[in-house]
Amino acid sequence: MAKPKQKVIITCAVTGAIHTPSMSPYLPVTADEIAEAAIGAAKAGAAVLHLHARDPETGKPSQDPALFKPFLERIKNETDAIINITTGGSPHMTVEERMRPATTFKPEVASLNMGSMNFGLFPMLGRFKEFKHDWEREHLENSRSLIFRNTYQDIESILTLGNANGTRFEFECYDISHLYNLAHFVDRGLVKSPPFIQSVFGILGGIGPHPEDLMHMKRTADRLFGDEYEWSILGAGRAQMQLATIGAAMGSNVRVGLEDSLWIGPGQMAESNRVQVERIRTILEALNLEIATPDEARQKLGLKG
Ligand code: KMH
Ligand code: ZN
Repeated sequence: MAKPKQKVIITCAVTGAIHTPSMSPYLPVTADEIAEAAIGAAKAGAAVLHLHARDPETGKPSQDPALFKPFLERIKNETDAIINITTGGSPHMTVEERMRPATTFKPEVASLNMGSMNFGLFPMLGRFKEFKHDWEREHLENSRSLIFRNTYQDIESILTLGNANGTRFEFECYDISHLYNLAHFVDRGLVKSPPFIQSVFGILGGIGPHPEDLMHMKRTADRLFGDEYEWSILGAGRAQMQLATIGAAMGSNVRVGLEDSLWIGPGQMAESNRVQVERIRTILEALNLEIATPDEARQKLGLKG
């Protein structure tokens, strides 16, 4: 008998901790801006909202739970989307700091970064030259010399926290080795099946954004996890729509949003998260693929609801 048609889960990553306010006037920063951007993305078809917070005055990434609370409340009141809270925070933060909002709010999903790595943001200094706040230039400059730390102990602490709270994970895999790290934790029984793998392409320090890179990720994930994983694709910057499209045609879920790309076309800034969700939705529908509702995504990902 033919397998039932799988629906595609769209995740929208609304603001993140990579881009800075001077790079785009459309990057949500205040709680109201983050809430409105997230609600707009959910209305356009995003089943999962991946969320970071920012200091409302400077736009600097922050893991202060008090900054998450107001937008989480609004999003929960106005949508039934799945809340996914970052534990990645930013490479500038300690792991303890990064875990604070997921510890406080016990979301259905949290991100979990599957290995330590270089995280090169400094190439953006060539593209963006005017910064309103000192921290913005430092944030890019300092990425030459810092490590995005995700030791085995760090990963285990976050897994243990999630397992205690019924939080499941978006496993951020920026390279092939991160899939092997995930397989290690599956073998030890610390990760419930099916893991939701977010393959990240095009971050300097991780795997590149070539379609061959995507194929290699998929072949490796298929070999390590068989049918027992939910796959999603995240392409950084200009690779965003192209890789999401290739991945979706091969059966993946997709992630878009201003965390991952500020663009909607060559030289054209995305004026909202919503337009990126609408664009990928149009592409998916043209590929004859259906979009998962939040409840369908809950079922696919085995969430607590
Ligand atoms: N910024 C993305 C490349 C996290 O928040 O845990 C990965 C990310 C990390 O979303
Ligand atoms: Zn993130």
